[in-house]
Order: sequence, then C-alpha cells, then structure tokens
Amino acid sequence: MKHLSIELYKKMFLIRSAELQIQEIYAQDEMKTPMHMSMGEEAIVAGVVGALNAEDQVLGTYRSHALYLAKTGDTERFYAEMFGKVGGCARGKAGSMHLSALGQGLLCCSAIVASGIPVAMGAAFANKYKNNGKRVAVFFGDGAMDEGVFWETINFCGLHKLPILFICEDNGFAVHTRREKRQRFSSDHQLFENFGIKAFEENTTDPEIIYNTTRNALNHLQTTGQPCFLRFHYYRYLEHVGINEDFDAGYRDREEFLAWREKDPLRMQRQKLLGQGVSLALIEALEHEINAKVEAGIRFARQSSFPAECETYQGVFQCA
Ligand SMILES: Cc1ncc(C[n+]2csc(CCOP(=O)(O)OP(=O)(O)O)c2C)c(N)n1
Repeated sequence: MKHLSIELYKKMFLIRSAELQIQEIYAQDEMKTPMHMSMGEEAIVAGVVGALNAEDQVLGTYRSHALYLAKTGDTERFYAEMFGKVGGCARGKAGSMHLSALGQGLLCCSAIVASGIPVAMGAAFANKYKNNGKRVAVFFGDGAMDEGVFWETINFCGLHKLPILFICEDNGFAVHTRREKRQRFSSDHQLFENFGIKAFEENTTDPEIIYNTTRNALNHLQTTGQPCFLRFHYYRYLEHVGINEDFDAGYRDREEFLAWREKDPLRMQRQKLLGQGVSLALIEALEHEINAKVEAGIRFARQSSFPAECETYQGVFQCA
C-alpha cells in the first residue's frame, strides 16, 4: 500500500516538475509549440496509467504532457520534442500536441478533438483479433463527447465488446464553454448501459481512488468483456492553451480554482505519505532525483540539433 502511494506520488511529481520547468522556459520563446498544460489533472493520469500493464496501450489529446510522462517516464525525448529538435519523440515534428511513444504503448495524441477515440477502437479491435491480452485506454476531455465520432465509437465498442477503457478527463469546460451549456445529459450510468458499457465516476484528487476505480473497471472488462467509461473530474489550473492563469477572462472564477487548489493532488499525496510514516528525507530525496531527471531532459533537448531541411517530408503522410 505504501509502495503504491509512493509510486503514484513519483508519477505525479514528475509531471508537475516537468510542467513547472515548461512554464519557466516557455516565456523565453525557445519552445515554439502551443502548450496545453496538464496542471491539475496529475492524479487522473497517474492513477489510470498506474493501474494498467506496461504493454497496455494509451492514446491522448493535445493536452497529454501528463500522459506521456506517466506512460514513458522519459524526459529527454519529451523536452527535445518541445524544443522542436531531432532528439524528440517525433524528431521535432510533432510538438507538444502530438506526442507518441510506440515502444511504450503511447500510440498517438492528436489536436483534433475526439480524433484519437476511433483510432483507439481500431487498436482495441486489433488486440481482440490477435488475442494478445492488451487493453487500450483512450483519454479525452468532456468536449470530445460533443463529437459524433465519440458516440459511433461507443456503439461499435459496446456491440463488439472490445477491450477498451474510455477515460474522460472532465474539467467541465471546452475552451471557455461550460459543460451544462453543451450537453443535455447529466447521468452516465443509464446512458452507457444502453450501449453495453459500464460507467464509473469519481470526483477526487486522490490518485489511489482513481487507481482502484481503474482496477475495478479492468476487472469488469476481464470478467464480462464489457468496455468501460470512466469519468474523472478535475480542475484545469491554467488557461486552455498557454502557461498563464486566465481568471480575468470572465468565464470562470478564481474562487472555484482556490477550492480545488486546496485539494491539490501533489500536496495531498505528500501529506498522505508523511501520515503513512514515510520520512521527509525519503520524500525529498525522491523529489530531488526527479528534478534532476527533468533538468537532464532539458539539457539533452538543448544539445540536440534541429532537423535538417531534407527531413521535412520524411515520416509524414504525403499525397501523390
Ligand atoms: C474537431 C475539432 N473541433 C474544434 C477544435 C477546437 N478546440 C480545441 S480544444 C477544444 C475544446 C475541447 O475541450 P475538451 O475536450 O473538454 O478538452 P480540454 O481542452 O478541456 O482538455 C476545441 C473546441 C478542435 N481542435 N477540433
């Protein structure tokens, strides 16, 4: 139990530490890619990825720094991609919004809302066909549920009992529009049951609750073959895109943020570890080690070169 608490804290600390560095560096204009920051959602990604096996596959959105870091633990290819360098996970061509790590099961991330969802269905279909035991978890925001392709995919996956978890990282906003102004439905259980999909929901910043909910969903998948839909609520700390706060933009209140910030996943988990008797010295040593890994990633990225011009059309789809 203590081991799990520490492992989840390490995943979350890596994500937060890496993004704090981005916040500092981005202002210097060394990174040209748009930034959709994960700050506030660390517990979801840490808990879900922590519950999956290493060979399981994940797909994400343009807001996937957390997913990449939790699934791979890598900082070098991560930062090199942010800097647009050849050492990056996509040789500097993808930027922050299209991270991938095929060898570690991160199949793709995409800037087109909901576009990863049918791709995840294809991966789950292939896994079932090959009978290889791999599960797929596809991450998306509540805004992706406004897209028709989400419902087509839900229908097909429910019908064919594909081994897939739908992970909705629900921050209640699509850019600046609240969910209540976009969606008529509110309760998931009946809705998804009609498609043969079991729904779970948690409103928590505790990664262990998210871990356990995901384990329950995986057990359900294992025993019934039914795909699962998991809605996890969180609060986006920063603006939709960018590294700043936006509480003066008029679509949300700072008070809302402060209430969530009280339950900040990093602070809560650190307190939990201390309460479990983990020494402050050990926690600080882990944090120090992770910060060093983050700094090493940034050094690697700065030393990596920009792709040569002749690489422009390599590794990308081209029309004849
Ligand atoms: C198909 C499509 N429509 C619109 C956009 C513009 N857009 C980018 S992000 C976004 C909101 C998505 O909100 P959500 O899915 O809740 O994710 P979040 O940004 O909150 O993580 C929109 C409408 C897009 N990228 N793709």
